[in-house]
Amino acid sequence: MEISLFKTLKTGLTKIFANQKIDENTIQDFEDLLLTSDVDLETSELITSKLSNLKFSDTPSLSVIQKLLSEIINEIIFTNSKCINYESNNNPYVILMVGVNGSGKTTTIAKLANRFQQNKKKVLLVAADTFRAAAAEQLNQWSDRIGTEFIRTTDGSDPASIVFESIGFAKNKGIDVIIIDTAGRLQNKSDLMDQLGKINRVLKKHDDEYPHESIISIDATTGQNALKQVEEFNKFTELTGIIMTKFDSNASGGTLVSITNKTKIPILAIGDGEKLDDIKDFDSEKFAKEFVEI
Ligand SMILES: Nc1nc2c(ncn2[C@@H]2O[C@H](COP(=O)(O)OP(=O)(O)OP(=O)(O)O)[C@@H](O)[C@H]2O)c(=O)[nH]1
Ligand SMILES: [Mg+2]
Repeated sequence: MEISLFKTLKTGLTKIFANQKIDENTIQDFEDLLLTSDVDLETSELITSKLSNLKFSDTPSLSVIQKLLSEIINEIIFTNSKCINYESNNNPYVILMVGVNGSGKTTTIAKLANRFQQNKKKVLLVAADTFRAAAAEQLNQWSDRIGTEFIRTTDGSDPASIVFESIGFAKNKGIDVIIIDTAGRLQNKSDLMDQLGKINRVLKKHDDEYPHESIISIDATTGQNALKQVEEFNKFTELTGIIMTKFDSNASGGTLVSITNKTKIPILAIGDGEKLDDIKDFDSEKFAKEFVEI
């Protein structure tokens, strides 16, 4: 990750703790700073109360404060820590990708598919977006580039039916990993969310264990609405993980801290660019340091 990440928070920290004092005022200023960095109120209060409970020397240096803060943040975001299992031998290992429009689903799928292929896994990409022909085309192009199998819906048909068929297709072709791309949908559009529930149920008809992963992609530059997205999608397909995208575009970082604290759903990876290898396994300790250290 770039060193310029989370600049607002770091600049603020330097100002607030410059006089090497931790009192009611600095704690209040710090809480305000967390809020402007997209950390929700409850999580901000949790972080500041943990900070106030620590014992300090009279004049703790900024670096000491930062170190303690990074430990506090790590404690919160470490929850259920896990990464994508690129070695999985489930044959097929079924991954469902969901999320709001433009959050980075298709690009992330391409990145994941690429990693699996590098691990000698045979991948099938399934375009279950029946609303936009261009969406299936985008996935098809990635598939050609990476060299995966690809199937799509005929326009206008039920996306759940191609998802159902994909399992038989994968078994016939000896596919190791199926990644299903779904249409972007706003979490408050109930008909579209119901459709997602149907895709999930259709998979379970094949095997209770499917999908092995239900991953939501979240644009890291989204503020507090990101939490709502995770909570709502989780009602229709039980999310096993979150991938945060666009960490290269001015993300404040606080969204990630809030989501992990409130939902306890693990962050699996971070997308930091539009190229195939712009995906990193999530490392909570590294993130926590980068969040507060200069
Ligand atoms: N800078 C940057 N851009 C990204 C990243 N991930 C995705 N994008 C860009 O964000 C835009 C939307 O990405 P898509 O992958 O098409 O998003 P989507 O969720 O599939 O979109 P819909 O299918 O329309 O819902 C594209 O221009 C991507 O190149 C990232 O990590 N960093
Ligand atoms: Mg897409």
